[in-house]
Amino acid sequence: MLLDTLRGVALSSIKNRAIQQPFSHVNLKSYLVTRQKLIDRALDRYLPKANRKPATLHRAMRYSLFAGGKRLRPILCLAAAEACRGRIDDALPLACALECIHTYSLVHDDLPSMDNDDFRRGCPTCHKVFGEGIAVLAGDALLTIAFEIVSHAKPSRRYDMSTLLREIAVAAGSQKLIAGQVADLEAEGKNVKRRELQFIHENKTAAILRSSVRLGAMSANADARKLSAITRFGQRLGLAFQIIDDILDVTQTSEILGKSAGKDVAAKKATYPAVIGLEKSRAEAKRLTREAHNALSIFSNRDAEALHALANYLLEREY
Ligand code: GRG
Repeated sequence: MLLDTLRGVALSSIKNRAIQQPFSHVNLKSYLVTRQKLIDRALDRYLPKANRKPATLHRAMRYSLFAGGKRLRPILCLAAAEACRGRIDDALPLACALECIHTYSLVHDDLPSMDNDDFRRGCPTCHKVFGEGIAVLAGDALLTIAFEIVSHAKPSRRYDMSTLLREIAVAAGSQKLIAGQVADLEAEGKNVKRRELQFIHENKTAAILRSSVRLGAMSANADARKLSAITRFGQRLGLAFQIIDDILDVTQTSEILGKSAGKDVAAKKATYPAVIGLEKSRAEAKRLTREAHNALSIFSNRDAEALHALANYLLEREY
């Protein structure tokens, strides 16, 4: 698949230069691939088979889910669980639920009534292949199945099932992910101030990334101090991630991105490069990534080495 090739291209450019962690170039690449496979196998088990009635719907859900996403949210969830000395298996259902929510948001975001995109994860978008009606329903079903998957998680001593459900529901809900999407739609073509831009990015993107690491920490029964450090890490990393995404939209090709490049400018979207310029955007992403690293200071380098390496990778990524 195209994105697998692209993943190779992007990973080959990883420069682990920013931080004190011992993850080598090769190690990070194999870590990501191993984790992607683990997550894909679990997702495959959780999703209804493609021939299960209504087969069109299940094919559409699987089409978008397995189209080649980077699996960053579930990988971050598992890495946060490791940092808090938890078990990967305990975090895995939460990691899979996060990927389902993320994929639903992409399917709906690509619809003609939203961003109207033809291309996602290196493939034609869900509505291009299955039609708009089925794409809406596939997104709905991916969102819904996320909660079914959470129900397979084993609550820890400090975090019961209702806490886990609330965490993911709030992050995906009308005051976070959807609030960000609404503000993003309403900002199109307007002269947006930096404060409003930060609101959009913190909600549209950072909220789910922040919850990804929080849920990993919760699965590991993290104490309040660790959860708070992980939360700060996730918030800084999430905002840096979207700033990089904004930068890539204006600096990369569609082929590398696996989605249409240059759409933000064409749609007059509120982005960091548009509001503060490209160089200041790069500096801001670096500053936030530094803060993300600093937030992990209470963890040993060994426990948090994957989180440190992932923060560097996200800053340096090319798609
Ligand atoms: C429809 C409620 C609703 C929300 C949509 C996800 C989203 C909000 C909009 C998509 C466009 C966009 C810029 C989203 C910000 C988050 C983002 C950068 C998504 C892409 O994430 P990656 O790079 O994608 O992790 P893959 O495909 O690798 O999973």
